[in-house]
Amino acid sequence: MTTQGTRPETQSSGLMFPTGFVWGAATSAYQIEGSISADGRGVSIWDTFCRQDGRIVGGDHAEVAIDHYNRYAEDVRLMADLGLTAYRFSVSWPRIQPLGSGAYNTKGLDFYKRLVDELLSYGIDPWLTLYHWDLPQALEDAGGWPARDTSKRFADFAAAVHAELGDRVRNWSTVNEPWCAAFLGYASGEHAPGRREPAAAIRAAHHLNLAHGLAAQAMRAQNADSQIGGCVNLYAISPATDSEEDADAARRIDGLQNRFFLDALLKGEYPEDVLKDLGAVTDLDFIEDGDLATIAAPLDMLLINYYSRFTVSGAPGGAQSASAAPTDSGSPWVGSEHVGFVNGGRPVTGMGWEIDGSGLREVLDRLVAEYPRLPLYISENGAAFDDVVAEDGTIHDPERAAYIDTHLRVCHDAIETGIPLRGYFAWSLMDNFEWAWGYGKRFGLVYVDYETQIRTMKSSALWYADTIRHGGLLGPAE
Ligand code: IFM
Repeated sequence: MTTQGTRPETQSSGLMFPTGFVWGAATSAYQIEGSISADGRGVSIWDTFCRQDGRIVGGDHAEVAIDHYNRYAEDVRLMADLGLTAYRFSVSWPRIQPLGSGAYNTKGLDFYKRLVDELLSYGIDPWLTLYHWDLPQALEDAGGWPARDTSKRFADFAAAVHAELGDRVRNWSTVNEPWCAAFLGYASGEHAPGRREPAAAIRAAHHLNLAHGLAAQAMRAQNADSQIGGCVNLYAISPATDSEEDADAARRIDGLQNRFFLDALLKGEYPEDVLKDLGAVTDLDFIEDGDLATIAAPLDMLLINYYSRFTVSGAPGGAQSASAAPTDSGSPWVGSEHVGFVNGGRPVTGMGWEIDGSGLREVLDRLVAEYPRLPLYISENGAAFDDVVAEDGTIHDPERAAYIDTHLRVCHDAIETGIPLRGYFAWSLMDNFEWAWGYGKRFGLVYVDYETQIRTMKSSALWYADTIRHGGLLGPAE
């Protein structure tokens, strides 16, 4: 590991965060661990998907990824150098339960025990996500998320992991970004398992919600002290014009992206208008009596992944592609495939995603106004940019620091006005495998040389470390 870099000139803006504010960074198992065949790990849907032609840009795969499985201790030291107070990571289901049902793999569980113990030895609070998209292939072979049984298998898995790690991990979240797992996995096919079956995607979305609720209940029954949350990716949505078509497009995309998950988790209901839109694609008889009460199991917190705003158009012919997928994919917007995604005229990140801190404020305001009050955490926020390694080995990425600074300012303002926002996790701690985009998109605060696996803090990491040390905003890195 090297921590060289350009330490930015900083000046306090006086925007201090409350004592106890959680300063974190996040990763996920499949994106960083590698070692996909080590120590009895089973096969995941992403292993299978990566082996299929044309699925991942450049034919990239995650067999080695950034070798975190072997380098976790070095990575935890990096976190300590950054001054993180918390680290959000996910566990790999097939590493712990190779077939997704039946026997557990002690060696897999032991890896996470070692990781957690290492974190705790530095005073870094582990935040564990149970599912960040790496479903055991055996469960996909049995039907995947469109099959109701997968929700039950997940609850069993959650209970087993919680029983083993609940003594040392306090903060738990269930399913990361169920929208992606359902609609990118089963409708557009951009993500594993790569199915393009819109009706199955709706079933998957419901069963991911059910899996969340069943898992939350199972963990709660084991230990009332655990803090349990759901994790949703929310967007601010604007109509492109004030036309009726665009208003309807905004309602539809907001319904599929935000309300289908928020209303289920926090109110125990699906939005009527969304059910009506989806009812045109399939009957909804897989939603059984009592499911929504299960899904709305009481939570201790809500984890929000926020990146951008969508500006949408419903005008015939006014639509641009509904997907910025890098590979040949369909539309994830089941029942609303006609909606177009329009350039809102804001600066964009290396993913082409518009940078809009005001969208985060809209999301937070909405949560407080329309849903039961819960402690909120920004569990992912960050940006990919085309990093350049200078001759002296440093990586100067002020645009990434500026992105985070913009969103942290919004967080600060939100807290000042009474929104119960308690923490922030930058995505991502380190460069890693960005799903269908492979390794071409770097989100890390820490640069990873994929040939040598050497980690180097970018200038944004040094800026974030200064911010954490200061307990507030110093101004973006130059
Ligand atoms: O890398 C992903 C992560 O796995 C889930 N949220 C969005 C990130 C950036 O695309």
